[in-house]
Amino acid sequence: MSKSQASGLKAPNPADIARRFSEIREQSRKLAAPLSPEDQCIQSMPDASPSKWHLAHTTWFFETFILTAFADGYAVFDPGYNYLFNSYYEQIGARHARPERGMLTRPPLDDIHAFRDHVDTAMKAFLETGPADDILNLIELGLQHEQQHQELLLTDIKHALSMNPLFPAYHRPRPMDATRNREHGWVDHPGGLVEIGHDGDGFAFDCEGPRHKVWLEPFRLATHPVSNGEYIRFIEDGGYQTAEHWLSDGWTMCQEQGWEAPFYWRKDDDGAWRIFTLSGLRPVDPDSPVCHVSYYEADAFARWAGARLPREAEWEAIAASQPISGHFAGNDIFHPTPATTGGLAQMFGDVWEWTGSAYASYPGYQPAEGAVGEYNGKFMSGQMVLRGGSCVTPENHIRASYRNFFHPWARWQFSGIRLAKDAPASRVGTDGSDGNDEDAFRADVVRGLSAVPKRLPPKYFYDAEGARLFTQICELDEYYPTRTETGILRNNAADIAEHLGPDVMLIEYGSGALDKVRILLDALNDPVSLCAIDISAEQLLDASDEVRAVYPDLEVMAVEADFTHAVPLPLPKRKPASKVAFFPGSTIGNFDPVDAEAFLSGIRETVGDGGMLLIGVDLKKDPARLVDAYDDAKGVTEAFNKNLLTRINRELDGDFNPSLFRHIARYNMLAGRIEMHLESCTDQTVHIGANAFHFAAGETIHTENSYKFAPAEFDEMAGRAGFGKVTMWTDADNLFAVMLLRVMA
Ligand code: AVI
Repeated sequence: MSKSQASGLKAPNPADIARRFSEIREQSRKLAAPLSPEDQCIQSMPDASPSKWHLAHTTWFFETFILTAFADGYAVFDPGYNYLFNSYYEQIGARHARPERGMLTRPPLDDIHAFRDHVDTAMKAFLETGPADDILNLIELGLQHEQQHQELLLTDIKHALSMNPLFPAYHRPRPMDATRNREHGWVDHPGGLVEIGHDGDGFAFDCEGPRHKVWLEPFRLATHPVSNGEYIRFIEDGGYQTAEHWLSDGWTMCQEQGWEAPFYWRKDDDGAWRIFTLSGLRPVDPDSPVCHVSYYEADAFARWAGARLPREAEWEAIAASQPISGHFAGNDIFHPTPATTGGLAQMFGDVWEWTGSAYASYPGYQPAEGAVGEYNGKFMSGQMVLRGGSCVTPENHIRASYRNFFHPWARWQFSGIRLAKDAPASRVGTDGSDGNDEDAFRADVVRGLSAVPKRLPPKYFYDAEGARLFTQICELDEYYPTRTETGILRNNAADIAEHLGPDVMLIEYGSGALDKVRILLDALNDPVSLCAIDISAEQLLDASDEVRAVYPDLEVMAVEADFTHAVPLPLPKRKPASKVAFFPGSTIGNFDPVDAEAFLSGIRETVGDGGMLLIGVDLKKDPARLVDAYDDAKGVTEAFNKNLLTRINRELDGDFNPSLFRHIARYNMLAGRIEMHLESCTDQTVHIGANAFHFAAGETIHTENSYKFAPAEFDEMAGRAGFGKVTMWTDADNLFAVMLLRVMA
């Protein structure tokens, strides 16, 4: 494995380090145990080191960077070892040539074991002296380094044994799980601004940080790695003979090296594919992930399949929500195994997944000072990133932010393929057709629960029970927006009417009970008409009738429609002086920014030249106050959120148990929005009709965003949609704003 060096993170716990030191050193010994001294000396190619060298080099790391540097009175085991077992640290001095590590028949294996014992004894004594945090961090780095070499030991000995025409086995593996899933699909990601990189909790190599923002376009990621069966179709379709699938360098390499199948594959006289594994030559299992392909082959396969490789930020954005479980070295199989489940699977373990991203520094990356700074940064050239770990990676060594890297031609690693595709935008809040249509509801729910992270469009909150609960929310002490906006409209009605002028046509989007617009109607000078648009026909017709009764001279036009899509509006009988769109409630905050801007542009088209928009906007404020507004003490918002699950059960034949989900409201400072989620309290599978959705404990369904704005931010967005601000009214505490905007000439 390529190796990367630790960032200075939270100090590890000394007792934990001492325990891990014993375990990891013992594990290296166990991994080498099935090998003879001859096996352990051989170097089968320049890239692969002898097992004996791995055992010595990892020991040299502790001797050099810990004991020699910090342990008083430490006696170096053999001064010559610094030359033999330094890998690539220029600052530590000259070293033996890498391609000649296999020439080291001396020191014999017994001496290397004595070296390990000497260093282990000294390290244990040193750990008892209570080393400082930065030294403990270095020891942790040494342990992580040794785990990387455990993987390399297996990877390299596989290559060495494969050179033997009798195909000797390294071990007898434990049996595999007999269950198999053969259904491969896609998970959708909506794209947008994500954060990737290590979040500072626990150990990470320095190249995994700093954590930073990345913009993603909507994409799809395959639920499973590419299987051998799928790869055989590529081979049989002439994949290795068709230049157009290949990158130029890859095609040259493929020709020069005569590639016809993944590394370690051979087609026997009976026409069957066999693969050399650490348990000898075995039939290629069509259901197992394809392994030992170079980046060039992975990329060619993806092109042939009409897809591409995922970028590393895409991979991480999805992996970050997944539990770190899978087939790792601890399974003692040391070979990728078939998937046992549907849905997103095998993100971790089995095979390292090539990404389409070059291994480069993240913004703000700084290598550590001193020789350990050479661990990582100096390899950021000409290599590609792989993610997720493999069947020879130690289980507790991997995380979502982990970046492995190899040259694009490397094939001896346990490297495989997961496909990705660009996807049309699939929006969180406003996609799909209108919420009355059962097929559209089912399609939106299935798509949302198949996505990673899982999500549901918030427009489905508002069935009869949801609308009732929302009315209750508006009356809660904690939920200030409704009462504050109403107060602003009441206190400023005359001024607003003056700005709007006489003879206006009002168009209210999401009109609901039509309460707020009546404050305007009372103050306006001879309004021409009110066009009320709402998705819920029943409430719309009742409320329109009430308004007609109170304002007999006003033409009231009710339009039942999902206003998030373009809606053709009826013409009023009397020609208005201007059209004014009214969009109260800060519902604009429930749109994603791109959709919000598109929606405002649509309003601009509707109201036309000289038209205006009067809009309620919830302002940025103390996050604690915001969270309270969406997580009230009486649990009404929780009931509102969970009602979505009850609605799915009733209308789509679902079996959600709402009590196994927890309501979460949190403020996402970076995005400037309140997010509502439903978090699964346990591992569970939920059925909706014929579809099954697995939830890991702690996994969430993202149900709503409610963006909050600084006035200038809103002005900017409205400006991009073609509106200029006329004026704005707020409350005494600056909680909420009613803004008046006019179409810019
Ligand atoms: C409708 N919309 C403006 C409400 C909001 O504040 O985002 C919906 C809501 N969700 C939870 N509480 C209220």
